[in-house]
Amino acid sequence: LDMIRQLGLDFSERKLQLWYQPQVDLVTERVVGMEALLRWPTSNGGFISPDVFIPLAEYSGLIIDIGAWVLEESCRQLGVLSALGFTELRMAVNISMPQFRDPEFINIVKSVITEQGIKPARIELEITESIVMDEPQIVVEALHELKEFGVKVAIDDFGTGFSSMSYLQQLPLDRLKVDRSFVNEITPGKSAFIAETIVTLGNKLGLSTIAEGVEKREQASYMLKLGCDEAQGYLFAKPMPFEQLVVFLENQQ
Ligand code: G
Ligand code: G
Ligand code: MN
Ligand code: NA
Repeated sequence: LDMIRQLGLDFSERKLQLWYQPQVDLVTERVVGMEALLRWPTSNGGFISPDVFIPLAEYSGLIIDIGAWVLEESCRQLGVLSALGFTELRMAVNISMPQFRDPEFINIVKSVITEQGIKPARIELEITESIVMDEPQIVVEALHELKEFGVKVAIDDFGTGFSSMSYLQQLPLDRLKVDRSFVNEITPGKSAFIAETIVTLGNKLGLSTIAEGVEKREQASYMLKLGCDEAQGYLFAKPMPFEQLVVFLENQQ
């Protein structure tokens, strides 16, 4: 409970940070977008892991306001990148279930994008399979409306949730993110077969695919050989603050 109070306090004092991890095209290895990732700094210079505080933010309801800020801030910084000449980069933003239950959610997404004058197709909402299974009705309806507006939708950590595949037919999806647990294991084995199956499934459904957690050269080559479109991982870049992202992008020009 103390941690939730501290999170609320730090959020209201604007102490949360948004970092960005580049996503690259596997053929050209050029950056095509980035994922926005929350960071909660501690007083001793470290960070509390999102795996710890996101569940607390969801449970307490803080994620509604924090999530709105994440959308606002990531769109604002995408606007800054546009002004610097990076007019085609995509921004992926993680969305939690309580945000879908918020009646204001769709309006928030539309207004932050409109205010920045960004093409909606440059924003990608990342949702997990468990979100879809939790309340399919709400999620399916919201995603169809947002899709009509023009934003993209990706399934995060694909293959790790307990879910029915029928949602692949009902949801207006654009991309599957192959979970890093399947990407890590590139020697012939179960994980490699699962990675291959996910990429094949994505390709056959007309969805784009991105490999998460690519740390080694061989993993990138293997995913490329499978027909995976993009990659994200320490091999290319770790999540970094916005100022560092700008330098990273300018250096690859
Ligand atoms: O950056 P890191 O690998 O530590 O993030 C761990 C997880 O935290 C991510 O996989 C993601 O699911 C979650 N996360 C990070 N930032 C956000 C955010 O802005 N909103 C939500 N809902 N989840 C996030
Ligand atoms: O939303 P999601 O949970 O997929 O967020 C991606 C998480 O994976 C972030 O916490 C990010 O820090 C982490 N991550 C990104 N690239 C790598 C990588 O190459 N290896 C590992 N182990 N983790 C990564
Ligand atoms: Mn994600
Ligand atoms: Na993931």
